[in-house]
Amino acid sequence: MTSSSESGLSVEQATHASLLDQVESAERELRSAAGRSVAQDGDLVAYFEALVAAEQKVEPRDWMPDAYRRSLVRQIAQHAHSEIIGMQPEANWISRAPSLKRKAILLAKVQDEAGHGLYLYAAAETLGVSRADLVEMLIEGRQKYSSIFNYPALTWADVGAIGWLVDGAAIVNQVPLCRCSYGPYARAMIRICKEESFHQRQGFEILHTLSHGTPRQKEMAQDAVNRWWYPSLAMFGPPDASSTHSSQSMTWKIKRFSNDELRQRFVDMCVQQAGVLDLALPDPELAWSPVRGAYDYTHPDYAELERVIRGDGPCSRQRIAHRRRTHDDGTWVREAAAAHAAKAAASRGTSSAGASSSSARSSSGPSSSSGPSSVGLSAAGAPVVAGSARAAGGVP
Ligand code: FAQ
Repeated sequence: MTSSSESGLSVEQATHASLLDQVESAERELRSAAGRSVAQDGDLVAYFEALVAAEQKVEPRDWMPDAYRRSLVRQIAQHAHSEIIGMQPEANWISRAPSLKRKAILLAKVQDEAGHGLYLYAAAETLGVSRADLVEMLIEGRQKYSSIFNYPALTWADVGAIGWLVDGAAIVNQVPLCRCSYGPYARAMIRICKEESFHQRQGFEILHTLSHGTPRQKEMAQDAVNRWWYPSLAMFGPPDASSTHSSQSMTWKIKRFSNDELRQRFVDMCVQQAGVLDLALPDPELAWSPVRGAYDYTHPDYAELERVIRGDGPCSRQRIAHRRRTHDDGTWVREAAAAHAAKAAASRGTSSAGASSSSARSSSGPSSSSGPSSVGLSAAGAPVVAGSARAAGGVP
């Protein structure tokens, strides 16, 4: 990694630039993968495997193994739910942000998370599931979301720590997903990562301001980092030896790196950034290992991670209860959006686009009863989300 003295940039700027470089290179790869070089000779399995091996993207119209489809739905849905539930800890501070400027920035950030949830639900819909069903599974506790959002945001400094550490961990995990073998997920991830990197900067900037403020402010920043450090390390999932999906996901090029590889990258990045922040990471074992070329560190408590995943985190019940309440409160919005869509379709002389779960069917999508919408790539390379997810007017 570039050191601040070599580059003239702060460590934070240098890291940020390198993550964005990786996103841009994934975006270039996506464009070049658009023209297919792999020939289709009628053997569906062989064609799928050849596409993956050749770093080309599997698209909704392509045949894919059921297990690949199921694994993508599992991961993308969990990811979408995380973005939506992830709005809650920070939204808690919108009304108490310390200035108008901070409030405007936080509002925009929380809205971005809603947008990420929508791109991801739309990407999942291309696999033949409906957003309405996925949301139902979330609020009934049948589908997971990231453990991290079950911890409370107790002070304003927590908003900084969430931005720096939680968005930081999210981006380290998600930049490789820009190169996922499934096209709609990869395209959604490009846009999400660009926004996430900005979120990380705003968190870093809040902490930097506090850590260079009064002694009380610095103490508050340090306390927030102390509380968010290990839960952030746990976001990367169980250790490799007990990760059930990693090996198959890496063979399919859904995941590109193991949980422990990404956790290590995150630790190495944070050690340098903590120096710029003048804050300590709460791990006495943290030490550079010249042999490994990486920092030794203490792993998070994986038994705690398991408990939180099972729904026993400090705020688990509160998060789901809030989500259920806002989903119910949003019924009228979804109904109004569906009625509006039906009216617009009728005035265009076409049949009704229908309610949130019956969006326009993608001609290239898999046949299913749920009507997949599509995430395409606009001329600018940004995902264009069509169909129910955008029209459904979900209120997080
Ligand atoms: N929390 O075999 P593995 C964000 C589950 S977005 C809960 O290792 P895999 C943005 C896992 O699902 C944060 N569950 O699984 C933001 C599996 O359960 P299953 C979310 C976890 O899929 C910032 C089981 O344990 N990011 O932060 C966790 O290979 C600020 C076995 O695990 C993503 O979802 C956990 N931490 O690897 C928003 C990224 N870890 O399905 C607002 C996409 C594991 O068998 C504010 N997802 N599990 O029942 C991924 O990269 C992967 O799915 C992993 C897990 C790495 C999360």
